[in-house]
Amino acid sequence: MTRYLVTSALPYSNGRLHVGHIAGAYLPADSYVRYLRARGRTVRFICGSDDNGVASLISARKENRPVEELTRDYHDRQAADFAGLRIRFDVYGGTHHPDFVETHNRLSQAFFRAIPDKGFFTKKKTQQLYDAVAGQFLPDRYVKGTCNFCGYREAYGDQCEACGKSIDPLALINPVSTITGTPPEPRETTHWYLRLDRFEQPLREWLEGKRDSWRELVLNFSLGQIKQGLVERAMTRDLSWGVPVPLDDPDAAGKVLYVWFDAPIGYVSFAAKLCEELGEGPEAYARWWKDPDCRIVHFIGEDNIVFHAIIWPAMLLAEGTYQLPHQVVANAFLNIKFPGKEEEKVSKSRGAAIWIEDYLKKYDPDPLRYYLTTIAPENQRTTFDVEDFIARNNGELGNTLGNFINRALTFTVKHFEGRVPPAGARDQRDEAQVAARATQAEKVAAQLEEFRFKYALYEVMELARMANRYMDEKAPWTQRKTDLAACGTTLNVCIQTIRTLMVVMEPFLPATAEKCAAMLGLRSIPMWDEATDELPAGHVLGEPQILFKRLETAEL
Ligand code: B3M
Ligand code: ZN
Repeated sequence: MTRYLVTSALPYSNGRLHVGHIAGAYLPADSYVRYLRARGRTVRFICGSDDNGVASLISARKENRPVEELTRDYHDRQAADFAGLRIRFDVYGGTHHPDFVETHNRLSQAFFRAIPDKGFFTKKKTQQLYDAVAGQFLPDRYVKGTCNFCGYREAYGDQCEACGKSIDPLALINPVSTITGTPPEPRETTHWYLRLDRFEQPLREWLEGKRDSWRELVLNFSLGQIKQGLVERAMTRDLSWGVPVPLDDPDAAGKVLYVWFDAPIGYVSFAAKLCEELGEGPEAYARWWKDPDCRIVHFIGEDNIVFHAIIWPAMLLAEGTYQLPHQVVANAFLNIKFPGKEEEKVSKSRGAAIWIEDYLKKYDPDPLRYYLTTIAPENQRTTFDVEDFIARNNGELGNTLGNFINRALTFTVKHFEGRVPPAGARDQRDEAQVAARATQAEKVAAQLEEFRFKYALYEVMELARMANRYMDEKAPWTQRKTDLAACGTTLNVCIQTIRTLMVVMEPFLPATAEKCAAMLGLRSIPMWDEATDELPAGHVLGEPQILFKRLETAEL
């Protein structure tokens, strides 16, 4: 039977998480994993912090504290955000976290060492910009200057935002280090470059094979890159923070692996650490990473596509013993719209963001999970509109889903002693509603199998809308006075529908599904294949409770 190793992009542990991060790489992955588990499939869900690299070093310098402390702190805060949102990884590692760094370095170094013998690295001496004040070489994004193509003055050392051309940082006019604001100087340095050009053909064939199953966002971008031609890229850096380059070569001294080389290996090393903790031994990770019975599924934000669909697969091919990912699910970015303001891009500096820490101080996880799924940026940018969030919370969650469940259960508690009434004689309308449970559960599953979370959730809500219509048409409050048995039948059908709703909502709204289980007098949420089983007549229900709080714009 197929097993699944699902990963979410490793967040950099140098800042807080906002709603855009969650919509991109974490929430859909969690929904997918919950669905797989409900189907009884074997899954490991892997994530952790991306601690290495220059971004952490620079943040540490800004915050004036040691980088170990900074990354540890944000690691813990991000892990708490995920827990608060009920995003439930099997392991949450960290590439420089004290509990993981040893395994991570060992596996990253072994990975790197396997490549030179196969001829997939070139060792090259080049000139790079050096910030003498900071005492370090400058990664491309940390140099600014005037674009040598169009004259734009604020161009970064990797790409010009004005004309879109790729920039050679040494060609920038009047370059300035963004770390110290001083002009850097070119210095000679040696690095190891991965021969991506050697993998153009296998990568193209592999990606072509994904035509029917991968999102266009991912395929078009990746195949486009290959068409332009892949060039070799340096996999080492002159930095004091990261995984030391494991070569017996004096030129390697004092260098570390490029953060994008070691970060995806975090998916492997955290999985390995989990296997060890489960007592499966240090080699058990291979059962997940090198066995074709296991499907590797990566969830990422769109800015990470090149790394997961080109560079990481090329690394895997170069190393030679790993399998390639089965699926790479990418989401676009979110814009944000606050009441009375224009829609804008998420921006820390302008304060245009909703931080998870802030949200969780006052609100429940499920309304946010719900909203982020309904606006999921599955193919293009979408907008987090605060007023729309409130409207959907109050309308779709409160009036449609919550109200149906609450109406049916309170009525049963009040008039049928809190027990499931007998099914009695179901008429056509009753049977239609009973059958809708199976149809909707199948539709939800079909969408989830194809990674279409937005549509899957739509089908969950369709079942809730059908249930409301059913209940309104049957009007059990009138039936009670005219035909008590028919009233019982109606409530029985409503309760069976709630039972199904609980199962199919769980991947999206796990906290609400748990409340439903308690309200239905169940100790746990049934498996997906039992979603349409029926609660027997006489089954004792739990206490009804309000599922969703109404929200007001002013308060948000
Ligand atoms: N640390 C996240 C980002 O680009 C980056 C992902 C690594 S996944 C191996 O925001
Ligand atoms: Zn330019």
